[in-house]
Amino acid sequence: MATTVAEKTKHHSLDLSDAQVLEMYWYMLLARRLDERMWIMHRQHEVQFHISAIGHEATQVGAAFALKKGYDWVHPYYRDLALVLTLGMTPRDVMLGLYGKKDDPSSGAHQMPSHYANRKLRIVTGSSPVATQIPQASGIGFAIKYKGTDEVVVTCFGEGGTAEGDFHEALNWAGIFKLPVIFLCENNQYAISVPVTREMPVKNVADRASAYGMPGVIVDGNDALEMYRAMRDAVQRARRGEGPTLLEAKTYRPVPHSSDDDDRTYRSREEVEAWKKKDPILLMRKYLTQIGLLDDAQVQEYEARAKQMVDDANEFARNALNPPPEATMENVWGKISEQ
Ligand SMILES: Cc1ncc(C[n+]2csc(CCOP(=O)(O)OP(=O)(O)O)c2C)c(N)n1
Ligand SMILES: [Mg+2]
Repeated sequence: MATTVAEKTKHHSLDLSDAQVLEMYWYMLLARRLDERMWIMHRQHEVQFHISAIGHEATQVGAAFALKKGYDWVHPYYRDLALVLTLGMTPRDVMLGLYGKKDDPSSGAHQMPSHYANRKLRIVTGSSPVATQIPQASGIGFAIKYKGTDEVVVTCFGEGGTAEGDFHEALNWAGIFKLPVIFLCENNQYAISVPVTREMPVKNVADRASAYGMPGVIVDGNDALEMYRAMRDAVQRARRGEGPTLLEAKTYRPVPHSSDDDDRTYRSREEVEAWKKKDPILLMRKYLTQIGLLDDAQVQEYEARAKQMVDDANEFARNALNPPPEATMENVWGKISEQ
């Protein structure tokens, strides 16, 4: 049957090999299992805070696969666990940040957890006020254009972030100068307790792109292959010097906003359960099993491997050294004599 054949070859039609699509599944699964462990560690009072990527895995892994690791620049936000793992951060790196240990590669335990950064991987450090990373990404885009290379920069943010002035200034600037920036909005329908209908007066974030002279593309953010397709097209456009793109991945966060939120106060359980049926990992597993790339035994092998890596990272970080008290001021203040 024609439909079945087309389904079977979807990743091939995107020039992704069998090994690559399995790797996508792997990173989505690894992110999910690591994330679940971080929730558990919080509930066991081992760590102070967690903010989760659950539900966003397809958006982030699909996007990461369209980038050149360590060459393109990434300005993430706190929900980008699956993105940074796919780009090369390890579960140990992430757990060191969660526990606030001395060797946390993101900030040496100066920042809250989930503020991912890695100099070698060109993952740029960010701060906590929503949307501040977006104009910084436009700045990197301007630097790339100035240097004349074909690097691109991607920055991620929630739909709530698009209500901030920073978002509009950043897109305006990138649109005027045709900067090689991909603005990736992970629209999970809520900004903490505020639903999307109270965040903006238009239906889609992508609708806003035309005001800044760039394409706005809506993508099913729970479908890693569709996400890869959209991101690949936006990256190619940026590398060709044709300018920025605003991508809007429609997705959902089936868990509370953070470890310190109770989502039962602002949304129904029916709504959450309906979205769970579109869980990105279930959808990817279904695709892979239907086309014969994955069977039950392999699913179990992937699970065992993920558990082993998460256990290792958890123990490693728990036993790692805390920063000494005098490290509090490191990388915060320069010496007066140096200024
Ligand atoms: C300028 C600013 N205002 C408020 C906050 C508190 N805050 C942190 S995350 C968040 C919600 C952001 O929602 P969205 O951009 O949709 O991202 P999501 O968390 O849903 O992925 C808010 C209001 C903040 N960090 N910075
Ligand atoms: Mg949101």
